[in-house]
Amino acid sequence: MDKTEVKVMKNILSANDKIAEELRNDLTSKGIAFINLMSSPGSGKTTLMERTARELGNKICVIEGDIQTTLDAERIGKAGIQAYQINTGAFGGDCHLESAWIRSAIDEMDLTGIKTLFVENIGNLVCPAEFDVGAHTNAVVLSVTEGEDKPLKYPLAFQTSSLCIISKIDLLPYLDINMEDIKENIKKVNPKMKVIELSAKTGAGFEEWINFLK
Ligand SMILES: Nc1nc2c(ncn2[C@@H]2O[C@H](COP(=O)(O)OP(=O)(O)O)[C@@H](O)[C@H]2O)c(=O)[nH]1
Ligand SMILES: [Mg+2]
Repeated sequence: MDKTEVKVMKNILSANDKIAEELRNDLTSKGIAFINLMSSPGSGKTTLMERTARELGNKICVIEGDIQTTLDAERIGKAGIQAYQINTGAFGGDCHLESAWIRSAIDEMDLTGIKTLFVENIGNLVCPAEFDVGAHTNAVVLSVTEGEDKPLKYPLAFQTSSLCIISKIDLLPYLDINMEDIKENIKKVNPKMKVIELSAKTGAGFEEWINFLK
C-alpha cells in the first residue's frame, strides 16, 4: 500500500467516525439506545430480532444490512415492527455498514416511541468491526455451531464488542462443542466481555437478554 492509499483510508475512517459520534450523541439526546449486531451469516441475528420484537413490540426497530435482497426486513416487518433494509449491492457490495448510511436510514424512519434501535450488520466477522456505525453497544453473535475457535481467529469483532450473545444453545446436545471452551476463548481476546447464552428458537436465556435491554 503506498502513502496516498493510506491517506485516503484514514480520511474515510475519520469521516465515518465523525458522523458516528454525531449520530450517537443525537440518539442519546432522544433517549434511544443503539445496538449494532455483528456476526457470521446464519448465526441467528434476524431470528433473535424476530423474537425480541415479539417480546418488546414497537419499542424497538431494526435496520437490516445485506448485500442483496429485502428478505430480512420483510421478516422483521412480519414480526410487527418497523424495519429498514440497506443493500450494499446497490453501491459496490460492501461487506460492512457505515455511519452515513445509518444516518440516512434513521432520517427516513419514524423513531417516535422507540427505546432501542438495532442494526443487523452485514454477515461476516471481519469488516463490520472496522467501522464505527454510531452504536452505544456493539454486540457480537456467535452460534454454538461455529466452533470454539472463532473468537481467536477473528478477534477484532470480539474486541470491539462489549456483549457476546452465544446463540442456538438448543443445539448443544447434538454437537461436539464445549461451551466452557467457547467462553474461555472469548475471554482470552476480550476479558471484559459480557456473555449471554440463549436460544431464539426455544426462548432459553431470553429473560437475561430482555433484562439487559431494559
Ligand atoms: N436451532 C436453532 N436454530 C436457529 C436459532 N436461531 C436461528 N436459527 C436458524 O438459523 C438459521 C439462520 O438464522 P438467521 O436468523 O437468518 O441468521 P442471520 O443470518 O444471522 O440473520 C435459520 O434457519 C434459523 O431458523 C436458534 O436459536 N436455534
Ligand atoms: Mg439476517
